[in-house]
Amino acid sequence: LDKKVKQNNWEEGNFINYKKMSENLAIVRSRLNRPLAYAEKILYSHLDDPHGQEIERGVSYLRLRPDRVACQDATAQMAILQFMSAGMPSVANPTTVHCDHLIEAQQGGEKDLARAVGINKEVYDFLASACGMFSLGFWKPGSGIIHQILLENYAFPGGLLIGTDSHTPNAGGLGMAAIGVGGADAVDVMANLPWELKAPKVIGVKLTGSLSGWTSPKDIILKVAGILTVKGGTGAIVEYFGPGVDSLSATGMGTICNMGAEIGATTSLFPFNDRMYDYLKATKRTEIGDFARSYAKELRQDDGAEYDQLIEINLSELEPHINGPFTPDLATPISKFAEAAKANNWPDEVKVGLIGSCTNSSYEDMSRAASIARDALNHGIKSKALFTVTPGSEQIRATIARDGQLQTFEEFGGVVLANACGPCIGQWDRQDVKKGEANSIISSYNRNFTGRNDGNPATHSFVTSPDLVVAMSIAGSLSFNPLTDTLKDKDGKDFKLSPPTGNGLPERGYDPGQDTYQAPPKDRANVTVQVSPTSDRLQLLSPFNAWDGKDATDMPILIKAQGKTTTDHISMAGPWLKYRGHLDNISNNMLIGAINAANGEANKIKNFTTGEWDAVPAVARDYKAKGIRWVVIGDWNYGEGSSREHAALEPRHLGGLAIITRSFARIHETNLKKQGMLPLTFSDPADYDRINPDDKVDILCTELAVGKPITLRVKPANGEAFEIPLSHTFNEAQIEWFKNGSALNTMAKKTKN
Ligand code: MIC
Ligand code: SF4
Repeated sequence: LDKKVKQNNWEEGNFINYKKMSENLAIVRSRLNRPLAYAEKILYSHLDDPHGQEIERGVSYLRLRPDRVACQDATAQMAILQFMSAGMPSVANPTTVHCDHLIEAQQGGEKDLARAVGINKEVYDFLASACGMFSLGFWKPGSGIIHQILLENYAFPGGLLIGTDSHTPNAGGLGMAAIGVGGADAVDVMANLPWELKAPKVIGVKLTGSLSGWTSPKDIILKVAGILTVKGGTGAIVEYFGPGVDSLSATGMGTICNMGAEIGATTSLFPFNDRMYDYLKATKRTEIGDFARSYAKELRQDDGAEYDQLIEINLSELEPHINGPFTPDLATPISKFAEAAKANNWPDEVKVGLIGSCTNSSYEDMSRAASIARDALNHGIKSKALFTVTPGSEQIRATIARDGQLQTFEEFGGVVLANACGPCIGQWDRQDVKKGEANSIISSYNRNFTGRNDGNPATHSFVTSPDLVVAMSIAGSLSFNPLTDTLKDKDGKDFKLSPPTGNGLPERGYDPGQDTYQAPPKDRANVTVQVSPTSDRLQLLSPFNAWDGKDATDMPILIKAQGKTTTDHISMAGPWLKYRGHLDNISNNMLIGAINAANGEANKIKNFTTGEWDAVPAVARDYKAKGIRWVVIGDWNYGEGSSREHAALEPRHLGGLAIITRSFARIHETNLKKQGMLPLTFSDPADYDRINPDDKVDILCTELAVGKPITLRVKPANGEAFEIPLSHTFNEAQIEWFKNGSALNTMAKKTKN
């Protein structure tokens, strides 16, 4: 283990530290004296203090030393702005930035990229120069989607990575613990502070049997999402194991880990195996593969490892699934899907099929999808639905251009979009239906919240494997089941599609395509970062005020949100992505998608000072101008979805004090704490119903202490005041964030002393 093996082919001087990891693990083993899950091994081998750290799953806060940090352009802006306020000369740990979210799909790859480079010039220049100045690796627009680039270049077995994007767990396909976080967490690691994570529970998923026919890796996670639901993975790492694992490619495992974000899991993981070795070799990292083999014993669970919950799936019996609409955990097997579509009145016509994205754009995905498209073409038919392809990376695009799959998609009627997020995050200039028109689309993406892809709340968005997307696009109908149903060929004769086939890895190796990487310059003396004071896209941050030391009284409820309140509802993406570097401007989207319990409507709330109904951001700004702090009441799993810390920064910026919910999604809860907000939960979730949107509330902030409830005093307009206990997960250090106004203020205070 003494060997010096580089983490990747791009950086000098950053090595894989299996030696240190095994030493740390030995210390923890001698303390815990029990078999460990793989997830535990990775985390505990990255402890800042393996001797002294308290370790209890689901209870202790672990202080960890991640190997790397990754940010994508839509979250990197805020992360870097915060890092700049920390005043350090360069990042202390290897960090990369990836330009993928800001490219809008309109006409096709090349044109859209050129347009994006023009429109986003100011932001790209800011990111590129900040990367140069603070020594981060920069992946230019066109390079591909962060998670695909990480898998191809940076992920390694046993490593610990944090990324400012919720789908960072994609790197679990190479046995890495890769965890999505908000920008402020990333700043901690960039600034060399330990990174804190509540010791996760571990959910085991045992895979037996093997995949075949129309069933693909995606169906495993679609099924798991159905079992665990959008909040079932909260506070847990999902760890896969068992004989079925060997029938999956590394990229297939990546897909499964990626979409673990949809069940709220901290991350998902597969043990190191030969399929990962093959992928490392194919991506020119044989040395890492060999090194991992020498440490293989610790790159899997111990015999007898204990899981907090165990799920078993027999892959030989697993059917293809389609999940949705509107939520990724509504899982329906293909054999029941036509029936479900009818029973629920989902629009039968498939308007658009979309493959690719960070979830499903491996060589294998593209090859299998192309084999189905080719089958249709051989029968003289094409896609009935509109069809788009977003390659996950420039390397994938170049390789499928060389090997012919891309031409097949074009012949099939497809449009190949830029190597970027595109329609997955609402960067889609969709023309085929009008806003408000009910319609169905089907994609190989991971998320399908209301309005996410095209801003149309009436769009029924379904997620499934690329294979089924292609099949349903050919039929143009949700009632089609490729396993049992026939199609008509060009002469009107019936035929059945053959099950997909395709290589996991390209026989002729990957074609890297165009060079899209900018390494940090050796001499950084002349690099400067510019933020124009008149910019509408970038704004330097000013510190939030510290807590005044008092209980907060007579606060209005800005909105009592009812039902699903995802980060897309709290801080919408799509057209708003352009303000991700400008806190005041992006705050104009705060909670505009949340449904007000008072009237069942979005973005219409009562301003108690005037009695007028108005937009949420407008009322919040009015309260702020009048010096009135406010709270939000939320439902279950509040803040599920994205890692975007804007969803926490905006309420902070507009004068919110607390978000009180039935429960939170992990990343959002941490983001709120980091920005000096109070994320609180009803100790008894039924108390949610006792609150009326017109009530005033007091929060006894002075009670805030580790492990103790805090009192909410509810004052109804007409009626007796009553008290409700609220729970929280603050630890000592996090309470300081609240007191100082934010984690960043706390950091600044420490560096001053
Ligand atoms: C998403 O898939 O929702 C995003 C857009 O990638 C987000 C990040 C963001 O909002 O910038 C995520 O998953 O964290
Ligand atoms: Fe991009 Fe969509 Fe993946 Fe998020 S889920 S990183 S928006 S492709």
